[in-house]
Amino acid sequence: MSYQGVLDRYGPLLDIPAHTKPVTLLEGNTPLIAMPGLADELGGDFELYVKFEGMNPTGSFKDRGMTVAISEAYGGGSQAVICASTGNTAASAAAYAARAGLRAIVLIPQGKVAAGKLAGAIAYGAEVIQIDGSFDDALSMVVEISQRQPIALVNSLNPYRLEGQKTAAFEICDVLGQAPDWLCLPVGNAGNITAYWMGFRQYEQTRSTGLPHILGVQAAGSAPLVLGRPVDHPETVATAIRIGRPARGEQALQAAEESHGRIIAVSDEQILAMQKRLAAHGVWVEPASAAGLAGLAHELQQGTFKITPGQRIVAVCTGHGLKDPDIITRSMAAPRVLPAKVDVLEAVLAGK
Ligand code: AN7
Repeated sequence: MSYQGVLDRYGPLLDIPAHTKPVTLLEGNTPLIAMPGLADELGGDFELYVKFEGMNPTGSFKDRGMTVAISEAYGGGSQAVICASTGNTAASAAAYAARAGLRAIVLIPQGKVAAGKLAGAIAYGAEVIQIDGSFDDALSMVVEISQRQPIALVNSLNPYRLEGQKTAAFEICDVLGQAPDWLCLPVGNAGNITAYWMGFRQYEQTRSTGLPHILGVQAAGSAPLVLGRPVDHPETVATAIRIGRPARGEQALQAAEESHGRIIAVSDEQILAMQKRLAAHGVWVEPASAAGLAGLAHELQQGTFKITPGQRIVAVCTGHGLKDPDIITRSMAAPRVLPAKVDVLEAVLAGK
């Protein structure tokens, strides 16, 4: 049988209730792309791979956790789901809820969600509500309403989200034959770093695939885990990770410590420079998704990163560049316009 999504492939390895009824868009099974040119540019004698999670059905890694959370809610008889979101969770919840015929309500910070994510949430038919506040404000609202009303919370506080997101770690080990030496990824609400660490540990216990060091990367204006305190007014161009009170912050710090890795911050300039650099190698990701690699570049530059020749590094690129087209187009002039005449084109191409 052809590929049928993460529950079909990895369901027996996930801690989920028996009432779970699969709701899938065939998420997962995303490409692990070798990046030898970028590794050279970064000056490293290592094997570099991008796990391109933007290739999921709604364009981000959120689909792995969402298929499981919605399958559990649907099988358990829920009629409605709710989440707070910087955008990708909203689009993913909307799509999977639509698939299951459930009502989806998504709360987003006003004016701070990239165009492709907002459009997705609307296209899939979610009830989209903007909050005059931050993601963190929206999250505390949905947590409270899900306690008062029969509405299932599908943020990564929902344990089934993490169960689904573990599958990305399984896939990496299955493709490489073992865990990489380092895993670099962006950190926002800190569900993903927590899920990867759970996944790698589970595979190590059952299949002896080894453990990576984890490099979690926040944006400097939204770096509560680096500062060691919540950030009340988080800011960053990487709106996906514009989060000041990460719900899974403690577990993220634990993952970094237990893996002998670390959590660092990079500037918006470093994030955008890496987004450009990745695109120059054919992989266009949204800004937040470039943060992991920006962190890797930063550590290599500082000389604080001890990599021995031949080591493998996997960078998780969490969302597709198409999610946030404005970040590219707003800083450039519109492409030139020519008359529809091939001789004019030829002259222009010849530099005349
Ligand atoms: C592209 O959609 O929090 O550390 O509400 O969209 O697991 O939160 C998105 C987070 C990284 C951070 N990259 O992951 C949301 C939301 C992208 C993201 C993260 C997000 P977590």
